Amino acid sequence: MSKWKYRESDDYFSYDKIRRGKDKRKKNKKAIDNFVLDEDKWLVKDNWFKARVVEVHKRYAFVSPITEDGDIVTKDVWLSTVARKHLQSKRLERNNVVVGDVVLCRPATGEEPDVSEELPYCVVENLKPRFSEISRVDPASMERKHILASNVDQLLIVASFCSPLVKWGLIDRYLVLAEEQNIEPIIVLNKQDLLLEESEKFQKKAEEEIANYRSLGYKVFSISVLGKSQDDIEAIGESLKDKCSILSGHSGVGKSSLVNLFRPEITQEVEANADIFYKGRHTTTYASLLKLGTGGIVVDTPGIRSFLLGERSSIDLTYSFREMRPYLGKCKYRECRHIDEPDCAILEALHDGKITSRRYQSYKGLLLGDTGRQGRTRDDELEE
Ligand SMILES: Nc1nc2c(ncn2[C@@H]2O[C@H](COP(=O)(O)OP(=O)(O)O)[C@@H](O)[C@H]2O)c(=O)[nH]1
Ligand SMILES: [Mg+2]
Ligand SMILES: [Zn+2]
Repeated sequence: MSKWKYRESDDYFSYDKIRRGKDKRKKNKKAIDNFVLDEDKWLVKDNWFKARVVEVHKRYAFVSPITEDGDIVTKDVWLSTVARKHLQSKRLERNNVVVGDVVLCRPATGEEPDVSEELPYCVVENLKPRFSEISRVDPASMERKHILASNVDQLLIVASFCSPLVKWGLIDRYLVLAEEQNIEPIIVLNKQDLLLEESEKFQKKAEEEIANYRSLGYKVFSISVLGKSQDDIEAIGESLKDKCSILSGHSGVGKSSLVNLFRPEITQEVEANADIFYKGRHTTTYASLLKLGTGGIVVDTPGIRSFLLGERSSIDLTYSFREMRPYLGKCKYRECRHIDEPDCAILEALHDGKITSRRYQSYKGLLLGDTGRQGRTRDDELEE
């Protein structure tokens, strides 16, 4: 039997039209355009409901209903797939829905394939436009972007002083993202207990970096999740309240351990042995959205070894490096890249010590597109 069954009552699917293929394409295009729709334009029918995407897998996503007062119970999970008519999307993204998305769902009618017997099943009909996106270049396809999460107000950049070693350049890349998306970034440096075993030189360098970020106005917390009872951990809990925050950083730095301190509805799996990181294995596989007992919502993400930002113009990048902002437009050439041009205000500031050479290297790497490419190994696919 052909895919498109002739139905007398349904003129749209009449055999002739389908053979010509014209109207089919038209219909699909319209459907795609209507997928992302403001909430006030949603056509909500009887038992349809608003939900938030809490976890995304290859062929399906988990969603949790949003109550009238805007609350969400992340323990109440539905299995969902995006309505078939929307799946032809040619948008340059990896997934149709991502963690954090607000969607309109209808309970499945039974026509859809039966995927799970344990969970209720629904179909995603509409997606609310996202107000923020945390994305990187998709390691599997450089033209695509991989959106890790959406609709977050805060970015917790988590790193550990050692095992794995802190990568200041990675922190800078996350900061650029936060600046561009207008999301509040918070830098959390974990495993302070291990820092004490490091050389004095190493400790001094870490102190300098932290002082520099603070002087730029960024919030930086230095903690040890294992040590607990610290003011900084309490302060982090405070800043998570009433917000949706995404935790990002390498695997093994202690993201899930940190989340577990704030009584999440579902306890996060913590890697038993930190050394697993070096063997290229990982346990947290998917980003998941969780409500915290202490207040707020977080998206815990799996370890991502490569975090590539796409190409950016020197003007955009200069703006994203806070210490460079005051010099915008002060170079001799308007199109100055601040690399080797004469009379460059940024190079002058660098020379005068107003911009650290470490941060400048991050800028240069991002502009010339070489930062983050090192270390792009097969593990990227393992850790996607
Ligand atoms: N020494 C030390 N180890 C920690 C600390 N916090 C977490 N760990 C360990 O680091 C490993 C990775 O933690 P996990 O929370 O799974 O990291 P994630 O991959 O970022 O979610 C686990 O073995 C934790 O016990 C800390 O403050 N100090
Ligand atoms: Mg984890
Ligand atoms: Zn310049």
